[in-house]
Amino acid sequence: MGGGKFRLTIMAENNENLSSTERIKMASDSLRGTFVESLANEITGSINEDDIALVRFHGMYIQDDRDRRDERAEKKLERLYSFMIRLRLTGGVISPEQYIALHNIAGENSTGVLKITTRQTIQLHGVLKSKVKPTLKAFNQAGLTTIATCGDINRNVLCSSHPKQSPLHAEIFAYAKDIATMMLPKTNAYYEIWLDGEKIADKELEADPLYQNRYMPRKFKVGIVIPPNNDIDVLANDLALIAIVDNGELKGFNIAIGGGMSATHGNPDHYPRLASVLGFVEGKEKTLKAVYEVATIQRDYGNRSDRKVARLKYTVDRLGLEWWKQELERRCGFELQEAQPFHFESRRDYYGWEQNHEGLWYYTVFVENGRILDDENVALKTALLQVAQTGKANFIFTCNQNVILGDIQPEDKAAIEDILNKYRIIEHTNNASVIRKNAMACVALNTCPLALAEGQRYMPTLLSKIEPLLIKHDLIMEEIVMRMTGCPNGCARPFAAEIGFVGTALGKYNLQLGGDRVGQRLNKLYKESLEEEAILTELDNLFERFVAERIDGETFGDFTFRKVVAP
Ligand code: SRM
Ligand code: SF4
Repeated sequence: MGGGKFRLTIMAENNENLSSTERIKMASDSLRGTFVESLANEITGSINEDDIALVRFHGMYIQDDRDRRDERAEKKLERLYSFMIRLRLTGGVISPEQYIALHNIAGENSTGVLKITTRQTIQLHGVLKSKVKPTLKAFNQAGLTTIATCGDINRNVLCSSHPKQSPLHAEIFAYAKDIATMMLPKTNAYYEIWLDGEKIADKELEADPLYQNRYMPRKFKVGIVIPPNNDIDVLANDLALIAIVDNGELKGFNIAIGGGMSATHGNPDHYPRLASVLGFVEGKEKTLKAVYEVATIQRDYGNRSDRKVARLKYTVDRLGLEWWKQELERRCGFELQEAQPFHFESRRDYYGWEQNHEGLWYYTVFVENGRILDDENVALKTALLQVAQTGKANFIFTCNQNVILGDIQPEDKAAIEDILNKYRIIEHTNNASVIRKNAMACVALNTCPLALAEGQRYMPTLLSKIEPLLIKHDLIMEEIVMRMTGCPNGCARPFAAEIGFVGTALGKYNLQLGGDRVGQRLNKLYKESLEEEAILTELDNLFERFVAERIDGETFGDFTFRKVVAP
């Protein structure tokens, strides 16, 4: 496939039947919308309808407390609206000063919980409309921003944690930063609306050759990984860069396209997909050019009438990998080389203390489902604040929803360790079971409007019932990757787990089995809409079979793929 005729047909088709979001974007005056009016309206805690779509480009979602919907409806009150605000943190890195600012801003303006997301950043929930501008201004003062963390645009760029693990990690972290900067929107709207910046009169100054006036057809996600640890689940991204290393030197990247997790229950036209490798590229200039042009192809060819099939994965399957390769080479002006072999061994975070090649120390803290708070088990929020107050550790958030305290000088390690011991963080991290430390759940209820079932509020309880089964079958040290989401959008990447739970209704989950341990094979639907008792019975039986029938060294995911869900 290829050639201009085909291109023209697709463009024309897309322009005829644009989705309402496309029209909102085009009419938005470079994402300015009617925010001034929306913010001034004190009658509602929400914002104008079109602004609900546009506010995402500024890093926010309007939500309401779903636990309180009935109570508010009975009292004839509108829903309890608030904003979820997501930071832009390339590779997940912030300084101790920024962490302190974040802690304080969360305490003053949100629920107070700092939520580490599955894309290496932080979200705050429950920010009332009147607090949005103060929050963004305070972030700005701390050198933090929320720009373009949501919406039809390039999201937070992921990169193997942590950036100083080796010289190579530092090198790819620099790539991630360059990609993030290259793909920022050019509009000044964020500064004008939220930071009271001056309005730019000269429109040419904000001309945006990449996003133009319609931005991407849908969200666009980029990740960079250094094998053998696929800790960022790189193949779940629209665009994945896999570092190819020879003798400790970065040779270049395999470029893979078309990853994405989302599905719709009962609709085979919406499906999760892992990115497919297109070819190999070397050198920074060529790599950045290739990333940019993958985005322009998706911008030009992605479906703009049906948002359900607008992600790059569908554009890849519609037009074919060979077509994509040719079009990319045409736009880049150079050919991709043959893809290089690579090998993943795990997707885990390395908990506890580690020292890097420069002698600096790192401590990876287990944060259950990424929720930094003080609860009856552990005073994590207080402990992390105290670590930050020493000024002696940077904070690096991981895609497994944990935090690494990093870049600690040898002479400062004891002071950090004292704090971690004082608040029993080391004990908390060491005592968590292997399966719990590998598990992830999405936010889901009570804030996510799309949740059909619980996610992070239920996963810990379910795990407490699964752990005794693992002990019973002598599998408690087994590194099984288990993930849960409250709906099939897949925010905790459950379709790339060895055991995936995908919510179908309150208290009910599809059980997905057969994904591999390293994120290179998706799982399959095993049983639909199971309640807790049935989940536990199924797992009990599966664990028993696993012990009896596994081949030497076989992982649980490989076993269930081979014996339970394989075609
Ligand atoms: Fe997600 C929508 C939370 C990572 C696929 N996601 C949402 C929203 C914003 C619901 C909404 O649209 O109103 C959720 C807000 C919940 C809340 O109350 O905070 C939400 N997604 C999250 C987070 C916070 C989950 C978490 O517990 O960590 C993650 C934030 C990441 C970040 O920092 O940017 C998060 N979301 C993901 C991932 C994982 C990833 O990127 O590696 C995916 C699957 C990969 C992918 O993109 O395919 C993901 N989220 C979605 C989708 C499905 C997109 C699609 O292709 O159809 C939606 C729904 C949508 O966009 O229409 C969605
Ligand atoms: Fe919400 Fe579904 Fe994402 Fe969970 S997977 S946060 S329920 S959209």
